Amino acid sequence: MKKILSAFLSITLSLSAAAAFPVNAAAELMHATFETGLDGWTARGTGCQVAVSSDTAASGSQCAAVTNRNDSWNGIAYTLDSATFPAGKTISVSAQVKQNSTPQAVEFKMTIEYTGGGGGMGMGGSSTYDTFATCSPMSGGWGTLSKEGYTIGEGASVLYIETEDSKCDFYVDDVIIVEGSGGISSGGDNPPSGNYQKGDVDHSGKTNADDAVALRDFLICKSATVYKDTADMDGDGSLNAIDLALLKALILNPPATTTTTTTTTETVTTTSGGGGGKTDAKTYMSQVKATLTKDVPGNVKGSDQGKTTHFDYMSKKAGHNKGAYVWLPPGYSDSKKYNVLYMSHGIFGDENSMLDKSWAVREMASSMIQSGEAEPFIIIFTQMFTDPNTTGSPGFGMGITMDVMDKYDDFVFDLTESLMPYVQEHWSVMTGREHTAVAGFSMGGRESLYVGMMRPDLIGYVCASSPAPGIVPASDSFLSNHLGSYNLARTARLKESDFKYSDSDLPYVLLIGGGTNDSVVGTFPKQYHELYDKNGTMNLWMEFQGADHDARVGCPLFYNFYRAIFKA
Ligand code: FER
Repeated sequence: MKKILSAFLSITLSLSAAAAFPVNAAAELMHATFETGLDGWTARGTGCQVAVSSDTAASGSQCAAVTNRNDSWNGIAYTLDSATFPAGKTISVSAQVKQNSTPQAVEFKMTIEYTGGGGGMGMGGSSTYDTFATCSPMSGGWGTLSKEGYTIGEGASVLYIETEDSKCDFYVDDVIIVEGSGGISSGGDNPPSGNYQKGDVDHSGKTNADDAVALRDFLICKSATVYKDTADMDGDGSLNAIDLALLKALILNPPATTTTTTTTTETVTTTSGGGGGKTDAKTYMSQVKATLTKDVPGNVKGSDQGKTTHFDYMSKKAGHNKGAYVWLPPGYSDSKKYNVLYMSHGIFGDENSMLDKSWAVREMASSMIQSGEAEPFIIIFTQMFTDPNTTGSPGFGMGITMDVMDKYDDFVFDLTESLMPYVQEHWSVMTGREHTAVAGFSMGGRESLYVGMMRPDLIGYVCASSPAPGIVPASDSFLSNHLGSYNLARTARLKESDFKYSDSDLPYVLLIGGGTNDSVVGTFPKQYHELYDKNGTMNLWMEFQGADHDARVGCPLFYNFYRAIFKA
C-alpha cells in the first residue's frame, strides 16, 4: 500500500504541481508561480540567466528557465529577508524542478546560504551552505524538492536551487514556503448540513470530475470550494496530493457491484462501474479527460522489469510468417489472465521500432503495473505491413505509394484473423473490447484509429500518437512530392462523414496526440480530432507545444493511456 501511495504521490505532485505538504494559505511566506514574472527570484553565477518561460509548466502555463550555467552551483536564488525569515522560525519548502537538456537524471538541491563569520553580508564574511532537500527526476519529468519543518538558523541570507554536478539548463516552478512544519489546510471545516459522500469535495451531491478539479485547484492555492469532511479521502486530517490521487482513483473506478466468475484456470473478480452496470464509454471518457496530464513523473520511466520475446506467426493475409514481439509484465503468470495492448510503429519501421527507450513503452508499463497505477497487460509490438511479396518492413525504397498504403491498411485483417488468435493461443489473455487496446505512432497511430473504427467489437481502447494522414482524403507535400498522381479518393479508406463511431461502438478511451511543430504529419492529428468532434464522436485530444514528430508526444500520451486503459 505504501508503495502505491508513494507512486500516487509523485504522480499527483507533478500532475497538479501542488506543494508536497498541505498548504494553509494564511501562513504562506513566499509563493512563486512564475505566471506574471520572476516573483523575486534571480540568477546566481556570472553569465547564468533566469527568465520566465512557457516551454513547460508544472502548473499554469509558465515556469522559470535557468540557462547558461557555468558551474553546478549556478542556479536560481531568492533573498531571505531577516524580518520574514528570522532565526528560529520553522518553515516548510517545496519546489518543482525539471530538466530535459540531458538524457540522464540530474540531482537537484535546495540550499540556504548562511552569511556569518563576523563579516556579515557583503562584508567579506565567510558563508556556509546548508543543503536540506534533494531530488533526481528523470530527464523530461518534474521532480519535487521539499522539506517539511526546517528551522532557520542564524544569518540565513539566500535560498538557492542548483544541481549537484550537472551544468544543464533547468526549469523551476511552484516554489512555496510556508510557516510551520506542514500546516493543515482548511477548505471549509464547517460544511453545510447534509449527507455528502466521500469524494464529493464541493458538496454538489455528486462525485465527479469537478471534485478532482476543485481539490487540485485548492492544493495549488487557487480559489476553490473544498470541504474537508469529504475531501480528506484517507482521513488523516490534512488535504494533500494523496487525497487527490485517491479521489481520482475513485472517479475512475466507482465502487460497485462485484461479481465473481469461476473460469477453468482461476477465479476472476470483475468490478463494474457504479449503478450496477458498466460505466458507459462517454461517462468513462469524460472521467479520463479530467485526469489528463502532460507531465510524466520521472520515476515511471525507470527500468523495464518485464520480459520481451520475439515470435513469428503465420499471417493468413500475407500468406507467410510475420514477426512480432511479446512483452510480459513483471510477475506474469499463466494462472492469471491479462489485458492486451497492440503497439504499432511509424512508416517503414517494424516490430523493433517502439522498443526504443525514448518512448518508454515498456518502462512505463513495467513500473505502472508494479505500482498498481495501471491494470496488468501484455504488449504485442506489431509489424503492420501485410504484403504477400515482402516478409519484413517495406523500407524507404518502396516510397509512399497506393500499394504500400493498401498493405498497411491490410493490418486490420492480419491483426484480427491471425495475430489476435495467435496471442490468445500462446499467452494467458482476456479477449473482447474491455480487455483489448491498440496504440501506435504515426502510421501506427493511423492504423490504430482505423482498426479501432473497423473492429469496435474487438477493441475498446484506442490511442494515436501523431497519426499519419490518409484514413480520409488528405494531401501533403509528402504525398504530392512522392506520389505524383496519388489517387486520394481510392487510397483513403473512409469518407469524412464515415470517420466516426456510433454511441454503442464508442471506445472507452479514444485519445489522439500531436505536436505543434510536427515536421512530418503537420496538423493531420488535430484534423482527425476535429473531424471526430464534427461527426459527434467523443474523443480526447492532447497537443504538445513545440513537439515534433517524436516521443515528446508519444511518451506522455501513452502514460495517460496506461493510466486509463482496462478500467472502464
Ligand atoms: C504522409 C506523411 C507521413 C503519409 C504517411 C506518413 C500516408 C507517415 C509517417 C510516419 O509513419 O512516420 O503523407 O501518408
